[in-house]
Amino acid sequence: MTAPRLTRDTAGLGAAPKAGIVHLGLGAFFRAHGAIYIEEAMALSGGDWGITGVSLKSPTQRDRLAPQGGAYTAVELGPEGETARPVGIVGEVLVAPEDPGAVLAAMAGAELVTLTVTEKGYCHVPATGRLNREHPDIRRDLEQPEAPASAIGYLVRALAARRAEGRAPFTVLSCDNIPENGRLLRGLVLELAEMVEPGLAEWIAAEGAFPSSMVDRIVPATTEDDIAKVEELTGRHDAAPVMHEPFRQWVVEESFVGPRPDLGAVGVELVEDVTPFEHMKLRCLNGTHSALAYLGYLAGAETIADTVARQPLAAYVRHLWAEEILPVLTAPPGTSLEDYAEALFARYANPAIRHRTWQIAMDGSQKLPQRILGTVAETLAAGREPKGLYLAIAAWMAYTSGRDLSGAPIDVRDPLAERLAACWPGEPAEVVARYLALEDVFAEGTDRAALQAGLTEALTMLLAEGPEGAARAVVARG
Ligand code: CS2
Repeated sequence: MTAPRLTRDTAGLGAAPKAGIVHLGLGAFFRAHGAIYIEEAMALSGGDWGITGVSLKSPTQRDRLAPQGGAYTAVELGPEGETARPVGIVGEVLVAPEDPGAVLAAMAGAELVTLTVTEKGYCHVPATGRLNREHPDIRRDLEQPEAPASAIGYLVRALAARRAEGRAPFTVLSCDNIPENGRLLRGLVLELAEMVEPGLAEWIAAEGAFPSSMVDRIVPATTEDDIAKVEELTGRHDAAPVMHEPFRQWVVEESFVGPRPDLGAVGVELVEDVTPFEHMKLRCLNGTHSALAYLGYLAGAETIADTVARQPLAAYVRHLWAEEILPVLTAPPGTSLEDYAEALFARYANPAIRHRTWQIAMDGSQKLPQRILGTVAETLAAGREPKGLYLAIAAWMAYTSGRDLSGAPIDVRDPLAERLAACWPGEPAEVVARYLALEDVFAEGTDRAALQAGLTEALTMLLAEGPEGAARAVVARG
């Protein structure tokens, strides 16, 4: 017998709540993180905080969620078992390229627009934080402002509509893994607004709010196996479940224009300054996630849990925290960095979370600056050499060659994939010099000679000794 489909009815969810939020980039992460906090906040304190989801590119999420009325199952994967719950906070899901007008109308009517569009969705130059005016989506935003392509283009157009109606702007809340994500987004929106409409940028700058936020929950991409498992667990067929770890954290800058969901009531930390939390999370978690993804993939490990199950790589990640990352980090108020790192190790080792190294390895050119290169620059400035992080960067270089160490092809996903592969072949010193010339990734200011020497040594060692051998050598040298 085939299981009945999950719908609002079969899940006992009732009608979708009235939408006060539009979310751009409705992927698994937001559905397993922000959406759940918001649903809990609404259940406790009320308000019209239903979510209209928007996919900026592909119809996949809509095609899966629409027949379910937006409902989906969230499965918490603890080391000792799993629990499933239906989530009903999402109602409609729109696909931007199909109907830009509907997306703009929904945004113009919202109190809050939240975003998870990933690093590359900001259409900026990661090394400078400025808008990439050559980006095809930004060009399209300028040529056809009524049918934008990028998240920035949608925000500018919808904010312009609010201004034309004489209303206050909606709050724009970034939930992406970028330091000072709100400030960055505000700057990009102002840059584009300046180009499209006189006076708009000044209005947004004076009236708008772009709180920064730090988001954290490990949510691997949903697989067909997960879908089968959820059916077994719940007795219903859900085409769009999300699988997540028990841990979650959301730290949000308290700066909103209008009302907001009662996030504080459900454990969201509302603070004046998110920066120390963002730095801690991006450098301790995402930085080592990327390091383990490249080394793990090259070592033949499919997931992060498989990677840290290998002793040399487990010792390596502990070395990164203790010797390189924590020494140049300031602990956020009330936090012990040592405890934070220890808890991270346990989260990585959770065997129920099948987070593929290949998934995390994606878009490294957009991720490395904020995850790893900041720590490298500060370690060098303190007169020390970050040899462990050099190895992580060398592993990224080897990975983005498009071949693993035995010559098998790698499916490299990165907006700069072609330019990265073109840095190869060559002697390690030549390859490193070509990578360092990529100004979108390696900002000016860091000691180039030190980077060139350190990365050449790390890449040479990686190619000669393999990922586990090289990791062992880094740890042994202290
Ligand atoms: C990961 C993140 O895919 C990646 O690059 O590092 O998605 C990570 O799992 C989350 O930021 C955890 O909060």
